[in-house]
Amino acid sequence: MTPQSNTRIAIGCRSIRLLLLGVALATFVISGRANTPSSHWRLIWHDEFDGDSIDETKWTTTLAWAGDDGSWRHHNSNYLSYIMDDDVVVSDGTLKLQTQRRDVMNPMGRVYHYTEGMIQSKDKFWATYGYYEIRARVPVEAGRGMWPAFWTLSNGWPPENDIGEWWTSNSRFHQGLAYRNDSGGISWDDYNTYSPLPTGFHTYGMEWGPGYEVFYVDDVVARTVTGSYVPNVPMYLILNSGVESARPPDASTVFPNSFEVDYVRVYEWSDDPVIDNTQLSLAFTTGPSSTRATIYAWSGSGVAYFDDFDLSIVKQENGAGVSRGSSGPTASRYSARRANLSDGPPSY
Ligand SMILES: [Ca+2]
Repeated sequence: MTPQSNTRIAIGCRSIRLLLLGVALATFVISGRANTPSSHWRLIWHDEFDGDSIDETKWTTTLAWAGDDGSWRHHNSNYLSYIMDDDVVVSDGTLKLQTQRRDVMNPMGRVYHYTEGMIQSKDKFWATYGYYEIRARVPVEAGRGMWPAFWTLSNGWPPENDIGEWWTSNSRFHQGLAYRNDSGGISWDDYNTYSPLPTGFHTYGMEWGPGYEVFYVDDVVARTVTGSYVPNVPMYLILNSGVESARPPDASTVFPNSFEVDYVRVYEWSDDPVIDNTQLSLAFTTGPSSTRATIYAWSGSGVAYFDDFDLSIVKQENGAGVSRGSSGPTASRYSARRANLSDGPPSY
């Protein structure tokens, strides 16, 4: 979110009025949370990882199935890593799903030489459809062997949605879904890229509705899937770090390292624009002299310009989330939707 001026306040009728009284002319700018999709997407579940430990009302730190060794801590032979609770670290506003090079033993006596962190929401949060997003950093700098992922599963497999999956050994990035095809086998509708993986934090999202999914990287559409095989069942969320067996770490791989996640957010589509004043902020570039303004409905990110106050709304675009109160201003220009995010299922 970029402040439009050095005057910036949380929205609220009283504070708006006070501010309006003191400012000079009629153009000001409202910015919603930059990371909120359009006003029709309602935030229904999220974790900002603001505490100092994982929230166990939302997450479990083992697999949701027994795994190939029965320990609930080892996915399958594609992984070298064993899931450990102490590789799930929450600090300084982010989740760190660590991987480490260390020997651990499962209850049956099998030794693993690497460990990973995992969280999953089975029996704690399920959803069908919606918009799912993380902001995350992949441990590219660690070198070979890392395999972090953000994905969803239902009971059994498939279906599987991969909102982001990275392999550091061959710089592979994957988004897409797995489904059961008409002959009873597994098919994928997905894509992979093999180019240098991104450093630093980026957002990875999936918009999921009846018969379609749209995958995003940094708010840009990377892949649109349509078909009767798009999942229509409740699914839970999984995030994990991990060490792959096919292209394992080498002596130069840096341990410990972390798949770092700033937040996980899930939105559901609402036919009514969301009214959530707590997400608002208001910034003035220049302001009116004395007109009262009450803005009570807004969600989404973008800009609203008010340059007259005749209590009519001149223009709204894309089902805008700005309305006026009984003493409200005119939105004479409004542009709010986040680029590229669709305005909902009907357009597919
Ligand atoms: Ca955070």
